[in-house]
Amino acid sequence: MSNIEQTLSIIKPDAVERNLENDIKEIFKNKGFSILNEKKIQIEKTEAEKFYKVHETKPFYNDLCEYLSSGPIVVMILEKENAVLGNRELMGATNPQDALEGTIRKKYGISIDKNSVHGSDSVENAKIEIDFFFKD
Ligand code: IDP
Ligand code: MG
Repeated sequence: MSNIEQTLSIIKPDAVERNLENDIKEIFKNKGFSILNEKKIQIEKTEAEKFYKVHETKPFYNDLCEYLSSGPIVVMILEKENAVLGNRELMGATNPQDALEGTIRKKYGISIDKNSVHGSDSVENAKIEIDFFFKD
């Protein structure tokens, strides 16, 4: 049975800054993801705080929100069969040092905070995150 899903992907400031936007989009397309919508934006720190609210008690929360709002990002709606898990697998582990060969974070990630991409972690959160950036 087919299970087409949508998920939210973000190309984070470290990757946009290194002009990796097109390379990363090509990786998604080559893996069969369709990019349904995309925009390059820079968000305010207060928006980053809302986006990452789930992490508000973590010691890295402030730095994380500073970082996500520090430069342009590319937010994209990706669609594919089982897109949420497929994107998480393609991204690789949060810490690029732990990411498997062939993943985006292994290839481009610099450190646990500058790990080049974000991806929704569940179908439910994907809907919330897509609405966050694309509902107007
Ligand atoms: P994820 O991006 O793989 O879903 P999360 O645990 O949701 O990882 O964390 C969100 C983001 O917060 C990560 O992508 C990473 O940039 C940052 N982060 C997570 N854990 C740490 C940490 O221990 N130190 C610094 N930054 C972290
Ligand atoms: Mg996460």
